[in-house]
Amino acid sequence: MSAESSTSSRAVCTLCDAHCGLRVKVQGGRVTEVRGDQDDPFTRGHICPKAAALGDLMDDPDRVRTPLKRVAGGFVPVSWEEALADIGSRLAEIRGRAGVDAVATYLGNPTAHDYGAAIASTVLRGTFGGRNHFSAASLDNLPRLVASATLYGAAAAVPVPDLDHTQHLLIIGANPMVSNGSGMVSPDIGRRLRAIQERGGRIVVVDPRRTETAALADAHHFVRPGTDALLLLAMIDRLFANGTAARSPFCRDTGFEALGQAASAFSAERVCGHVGLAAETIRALADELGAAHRGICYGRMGTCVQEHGTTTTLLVDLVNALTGNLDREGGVRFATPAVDMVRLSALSGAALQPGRSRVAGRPSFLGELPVAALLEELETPGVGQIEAVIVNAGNPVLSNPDGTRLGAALAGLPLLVCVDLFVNETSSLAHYILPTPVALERPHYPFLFAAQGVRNFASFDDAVISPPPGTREGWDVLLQIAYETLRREGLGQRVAALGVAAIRRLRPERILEALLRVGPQRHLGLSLASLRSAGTTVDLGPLEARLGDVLRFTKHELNLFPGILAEQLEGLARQLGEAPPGLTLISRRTLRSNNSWMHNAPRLMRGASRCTLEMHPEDAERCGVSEGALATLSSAVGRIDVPVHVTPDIMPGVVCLPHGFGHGRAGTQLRVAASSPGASVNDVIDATRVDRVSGTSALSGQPVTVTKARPAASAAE
Ligand SMILES: Nc1nc2c(c(=O)[nH]1)N[C@H]1C(S)=C(S)[C@@H](COP(=O)(O)OP(=O)(O)OC[C@H]3O[C@@H](n4cnc5c(=O)[nH]c(N)nc54)[C@H](O)[C@@H]3O)O[C@H]1N2
Ligand SMILES: Nc1nc2c(c(=O)[nH]1)N[C@H]1C(S)=C(S)[C@@H](COP(=O)(O)OP(=O)(O)OC[C@H]3O[C@@H](n4cnc5c(=O)[nH]c(N)nc54)[C@H](O)[C@@H]3O)O[C@H]1N2
Ligand code: SF4
Ligand SMILES: [Mo]
Repeated sequence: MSAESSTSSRAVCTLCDAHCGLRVKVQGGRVTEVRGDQDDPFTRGHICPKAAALGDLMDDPDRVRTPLKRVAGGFVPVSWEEALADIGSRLAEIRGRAGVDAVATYLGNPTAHDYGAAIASTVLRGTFGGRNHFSAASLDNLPRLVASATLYGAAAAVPVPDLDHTQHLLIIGANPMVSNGSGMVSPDIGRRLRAIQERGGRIVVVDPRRTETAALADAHHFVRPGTDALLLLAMIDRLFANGTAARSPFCRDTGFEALGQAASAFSAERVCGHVGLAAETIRALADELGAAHRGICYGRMGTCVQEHGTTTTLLVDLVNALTGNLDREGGVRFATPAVDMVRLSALSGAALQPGRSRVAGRPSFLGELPVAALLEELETPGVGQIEAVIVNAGNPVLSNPDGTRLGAALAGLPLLVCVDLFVNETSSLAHYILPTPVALERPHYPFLFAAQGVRNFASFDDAVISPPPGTREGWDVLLQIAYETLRREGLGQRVAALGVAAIRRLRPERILEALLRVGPQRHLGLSLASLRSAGTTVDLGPLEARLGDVLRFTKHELNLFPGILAEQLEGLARQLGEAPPGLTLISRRTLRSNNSWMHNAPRLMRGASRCTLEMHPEDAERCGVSEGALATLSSAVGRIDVPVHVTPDIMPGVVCLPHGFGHGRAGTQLRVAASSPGASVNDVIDATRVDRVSGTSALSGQPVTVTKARPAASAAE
């Protein structure tokens, strides 16, 4: 074959939850074209603009292609052997001297899309022990996981909207037309949403921003950030009052009466002034959902990353139960994936003892502490203070609240190791950057996400292009860090090191193969070989009734008024009496961004800066700022300057900035991103604002002020 001959291979886009099937053309060792896989029965050829930029990652001149070590004045390339031996001996020294809690891990979002790294990180954490393990889940869906563990006995028992069969979709705090669907693998979500309307169904959006999804919906209502729990309680009150709840299949379940009783203190009249929806609108939301033959109440980031994240998520599920839509066709259902995440999460839930963080006593869940504890655990001296952090596929300096301060704490550590492709805002502070293959350069199985398909599906795809020779797969790097550390420690750890070496020899494929063979779709004889030879996604059919199976396995009884909900009601009632804050801040996603990265792909960065502060005309006028003007956005923890975009599409009293920008920092090597740096919204978000139940960061609802920015010359005085 000549170097110029081209091949077209099947792959999956791993950037977001949608898992679009791809056809990738490779010519002369380079990705020359990325198209949708028309033969994929699940994704049907759909892709978004980000898929085309996957090839840019392979060619990016800024990409790290060999391990880098920090020296005075910058980074120098080193061999893998030198890097791993030094990291292992420094970690062993810290653990021996300061204890296992002194070494922390942080798993960023792409870890969830890399099944090998997901498995290996569990091995690393399990063999290292200690409590200081963090991930982006506590900036994301942790309330969802806690609510599922509470109601169904397993964190991974996530009710998935049965979009393709529903007649009514109430979307609270999600923007699937931009995010492409989250907490549900729903490729080509636009087509799926329009199909609801084409078959006579309705889509209603409740969001403080008139989003791209609201533009497609039949109705949109502004809601004041952080008040969704009150709205949902009022809807529940109405469902009891209008007789819907009494007709639900769950009306004899534990907690039914108590839930109705509790909700009666939150009538639509009582909460309407606070949530910003008229009482009759709130009642209509409940009536419509109750009357729909098949309906869905669906919440995502907006219902999770706020001060009542877990309560709100529980209430979303309870609305589905009371309207008869839990476990019903066209309602919400549990997927039947080939690898049983429900069982794995229930088993690990039972194996891992809940604990608390050292400084603020924040709760751990499934062996992880919320990131809200990270900054205080880094900064507060004493036994158990974090001295080393291993980051896999994360950028906490931009993605975590109070990011600049977090960056300063990370920069002061004796050891920071980042497994990443770029010298980004976090890895630029590291002592070592260990580079890995990305997306198309490694095999892919939708390990965590197949449990959230709007249809059941499975796929296994090999790498379509060789990774840069100086990189090593994420799973391998994490296992080697564990091995090189443990083999330098006491007898028990040295035995554990042998176990790690054995898992490394086994490779993740074999673990996956074993899990497939015992999974809920085992009767189909699925194996890596059969999935590979299918050559595209295997459609395993529509969602089916599974609640009974889940509850039987977890030995859990459904309780519609669980203790953690009851405990929160007093606080919610108090909230009704409080005057709402002046301006509050929310964030947004944009189609051509992926959290804090993909900003170095030129084709995604064309056009005007997207990092603008959306403000309602009334607020802009009151704050003395106008379209395009630079404003100072301040909170109790920080201030940033950002250009204003005045728009009626944001609720009065709310301002909105995208997250993931702020690329102008010294030391980073992201030339395209730095050319349109923007500011980081997380520099004004207080790390101590949390959902009290789960510890999840309350990224939404931060009180802020906006003023006209002072001209640069006078600001410097
Ligand atoms: N204010 C505000 N903050 C937010 C959010 C918000 O809505 N508002 N959203 C939150 C959410 S939902 C999330 S998930 C987090 C995300 O936050 P994080 O998970 O902390 O970070 P990402 O921005 O996803 O950055 C991922 C990093 O992984 C690298 N990477 C990409 N692929 C791979 C790979 O295969 N292997 C390795 N080793 N590295 C890779 C990229 O170069 C990048 O540096 O942000 C959260 N922060
Ligand atoms: N293009 C693109 N796609 C992505 C990502 C990306 O960065 N870019 N990130 C991926 C990741 S990691 C995730 S987790 C998913 C997230 O997927 P989604 O949750 O669908 O995405 P968001 O845009 O964060 O939507 C949250 C919505 O909640 C609203 N909101 C904020 N606060 C509140 C509130 O208090 N109440 C209510 N009711 N609404 C509120 C916001 O205005 C926003 O419209 O997207 C994924 N897909
Ligand atoms: S929607 Fe876009 S980013 Fe998400 S998987 Fe599909 S192509 Fe990739
Ligand atoms: Mo996320």
